[in-house]
Amino acid sequence: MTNNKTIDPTIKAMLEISEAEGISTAFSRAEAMKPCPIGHKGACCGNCSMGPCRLVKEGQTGICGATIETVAARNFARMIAAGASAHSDHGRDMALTLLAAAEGEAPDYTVRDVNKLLEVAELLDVPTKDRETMEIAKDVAESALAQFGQQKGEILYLKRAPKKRQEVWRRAGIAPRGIDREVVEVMHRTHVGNDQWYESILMAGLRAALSDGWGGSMLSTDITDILFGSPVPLTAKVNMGALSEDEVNIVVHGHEPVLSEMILVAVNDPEMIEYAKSKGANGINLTGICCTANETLMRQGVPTIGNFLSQELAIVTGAIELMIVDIQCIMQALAPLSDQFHTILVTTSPKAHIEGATHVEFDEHRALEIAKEIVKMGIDNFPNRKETRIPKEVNQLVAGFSHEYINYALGGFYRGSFRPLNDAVVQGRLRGVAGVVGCNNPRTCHDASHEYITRELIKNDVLVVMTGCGAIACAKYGLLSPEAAQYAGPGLREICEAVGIPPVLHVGSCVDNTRILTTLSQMATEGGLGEDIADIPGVGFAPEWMSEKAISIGCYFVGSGVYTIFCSESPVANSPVVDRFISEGWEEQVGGKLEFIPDLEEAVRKALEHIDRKRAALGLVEYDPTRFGQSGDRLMLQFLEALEAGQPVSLYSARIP
Ligand code: MSK
Repeated sequence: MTNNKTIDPTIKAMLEISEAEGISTAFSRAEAMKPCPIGHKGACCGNCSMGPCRLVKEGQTGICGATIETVAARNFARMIAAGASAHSDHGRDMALTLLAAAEGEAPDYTVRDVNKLLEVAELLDVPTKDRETMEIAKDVAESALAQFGQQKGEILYLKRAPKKRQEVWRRAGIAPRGIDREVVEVMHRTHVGNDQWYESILMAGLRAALSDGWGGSMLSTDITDILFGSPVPLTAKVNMGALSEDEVNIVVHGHEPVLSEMILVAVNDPEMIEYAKSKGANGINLTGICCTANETLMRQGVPTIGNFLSQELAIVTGAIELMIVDIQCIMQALAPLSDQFHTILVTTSPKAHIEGATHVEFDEHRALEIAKEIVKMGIDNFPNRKETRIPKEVNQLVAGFSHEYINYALGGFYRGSFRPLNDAVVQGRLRGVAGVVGCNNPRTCHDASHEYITRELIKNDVLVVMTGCGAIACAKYGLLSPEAAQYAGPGLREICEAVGIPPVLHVGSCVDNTRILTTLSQMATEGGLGEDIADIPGVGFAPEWMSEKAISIGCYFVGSGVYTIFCSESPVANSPVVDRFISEGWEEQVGGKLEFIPDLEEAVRKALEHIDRKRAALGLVEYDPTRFGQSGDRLMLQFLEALEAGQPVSLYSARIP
């Protein structure tokens, strides 16, 4: 029974094959094992060995006396800390790679975006005048690394936020001091017998999330741009139809682009291509899954064959010679599954081993050499390929929207600014803006919530920016192509047609949600939409979240002043007090709130109501879609059609007579 599991025909077909052949997948395992009803709602405490304590009765406490509020808050704060540590540690590795490159120890890497380096240098207080690029790069890397271990003061990137937002953080006592410090402090606070007031635990959680969003993750995005170039729009293919019948299929999966960028160089090496031909293949086809895919897609246009829940089914095609994984969102199930096929699963990170996989440890000091070694393993495996069943579906998308490019596209190269975007919101041409991000989760129909929420938002003239697996989901259904303007409301459609952009902008991998923070920050400082991110008519969504990173992301959006909706049951549902605090309590203190709303229609309705409330608070005109839709390319098209038909026309009238 695959009908309610996914809206993607590719996944549906692969699930049918898996079921027929008795292959276990996340979908079948989720069906066989329901979530624990106690842990699922935040009511289980396993923080010491007196328990685990299950707080299921009214007024019940743990053996230490911890109330349901304390237990739920501690569990939630630990999710934030785990998510923040994952993304931020990724950021640390990017800084270490930049340092190695600057010191000449990683000869395969260089600085590809010097302008970005100079911009980041200024933010990190690194002098640039009369200095060599690599000298600056070394200081930038060291200054970035110092942000992780900083003990006092505030992390430097906070100054990137609007002044009013910085004041909110200081007033609430949650301006992050150092990235590692905030994560460690949450772990300490939530140790048995320590902080036992849900409010202070959750405020510390918010501070850890901010250290991720405005610290580790933001550094990661910036340094990745410095090393591999800031994305600019490009077209690419999406879905499993991008796998090749006659070439060696190599798939990169995980998160860090440090290795995948080298794999890309290796597969394009003429010697490697010749070697593949010597093994009977027509060449080498590199594709990606999850956020490594997003990284190589954003900068190089490498096809993406799927998102989080596609990883096992890609192997079931029988067409993948080698899957290389690094960190995060990699299912352990890939190892026994690849044993059932000819696929070689290669782990590469010292932080992410999988029993049964082949481990080739990555070392940036000899990056290309290792990448070629891995690609060669894949080529050698091609003769072992047996029957394949590659689905046909493949779609086109446009990706590569950095906040720098949004600035340029809307404002023009010489006067790049967010003014046109702000003006569009002020005039009501755009009702508002939204970030729709996050994973897949087999507890909900695969891709369905991403697709529904995004479609509804653009229909209502809300410009959507997306990252991660959500972006891959919507790309598969054509929402990330300029032609998707036809699904947008009249105002948004006009903008898309005039500028030539899709109504849904792909801004990167899940670590790149910081691009959304930067964009919101620039909108708030541009003028016309208040003085703070919290003033902007905007919302955040994580329709199909599953990872702790998503919780950290959601919380740094909330901490930045954004109303953020997760479309699932609340993980703290057993404590209505905590549930209320992360929405109303946080809203009082920082202007943003977090809500868990499983009903998609209700989620969209509440998001639009929030946007309209923000518009009213700013004194903007009421949103009225009938005022737009008769200008730009559409008007020109109608003008030409009317002209051809011999009808009386005027380009100067708002409507064709
Ligand atoms: S990969 S964190 S499933 S977006 Fe970034 Fe996708 Fe979520 Fe992993």
